[in-house]
Amino acid sequence: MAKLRIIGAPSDFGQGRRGVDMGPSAIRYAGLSEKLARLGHDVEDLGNIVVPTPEMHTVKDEKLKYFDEVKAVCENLYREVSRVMEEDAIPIILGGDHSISIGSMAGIAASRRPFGVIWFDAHGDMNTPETTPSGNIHGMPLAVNLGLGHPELIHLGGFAPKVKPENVVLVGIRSIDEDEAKLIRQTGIRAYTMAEIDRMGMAAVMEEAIRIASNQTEGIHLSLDLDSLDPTFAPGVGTPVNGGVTYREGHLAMEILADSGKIRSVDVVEVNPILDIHNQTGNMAVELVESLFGKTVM
Ligand code: 4U7
Ligand code: MN
Ligand code: MN
Ligand code: MN
Repeated sequence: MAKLRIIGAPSDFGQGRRGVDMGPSAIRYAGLSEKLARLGHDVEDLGNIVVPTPEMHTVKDEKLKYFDEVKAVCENLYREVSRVMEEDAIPIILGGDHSISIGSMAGIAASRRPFGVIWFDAHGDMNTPETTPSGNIHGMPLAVNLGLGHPELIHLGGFAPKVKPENVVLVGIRSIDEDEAKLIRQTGIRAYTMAEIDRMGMAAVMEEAIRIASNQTEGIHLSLDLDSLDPTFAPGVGTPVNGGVTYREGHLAMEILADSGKIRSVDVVEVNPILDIHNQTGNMAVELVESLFGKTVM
């Protein structure tokens, strides 16, 4: 039995599109806490952090859209998540767009205990203000957590970097920008493309990913962007890309992570109910988290 604490971060400042701010509601509506409790866990929903309304704000820097707002949201989330970590509980952070991972990972890293990261995503999220084609901060959080990007984001929580490149793994990538690819190569993080998943199989990819992320660390953070899945199974995302992780591959990955016993924290991000079909993506998110916390056939 694990102590699971749910925190909503209903922010869409990192993305150009309204709707991801409703992600936490959609995921809760799909029955997240009830279903985790049914698996025997001690579950508590801590509610949402306070997030300002985008209509009251304007873009100031085209290369770092809504910088002040993203920073304020992430500072809030950092404090919440570090409190949960101090209680030796597992935070499950519901986005919101992926920029919130800057706050969640600062909170996880606050204890200064080394951890690894498995970043499940169609994208690399390794852009910086210099390389970004969009200016959207949700395309930058992994870079920030590795110490690349705007200094005020990098140093959130008062220290940097949050994680070492040798413990970072990307899984499911199939849409990477040109200069972003250079950064991925320079940092030396392990990036499993969809082509590699096809050839090696998801099981082998996950065994390797877990080995890398847990090498000389005390646990693994899973950052789960729902656009890692094929849009057939997760249509409600702002930046869908064809050729993604299938329904069973997604579950298999979560089941292997569950068996590893190494998961210490989770982000579930980019669910956009406005673009969804009858909450398919919210339901998929909940199903995957159930597998991650031990749901099996019998
Ligand atoms: B997500 C993009 F240009 N790379 O930087 C960018 F293609 O958190 C997309 O993974 C980023 O959903 C997607 O804007 C960020 C774009
Ligand atoms: Mn992402
Ligand atoms: Mn993505
Ligand atoms: Mn997206």
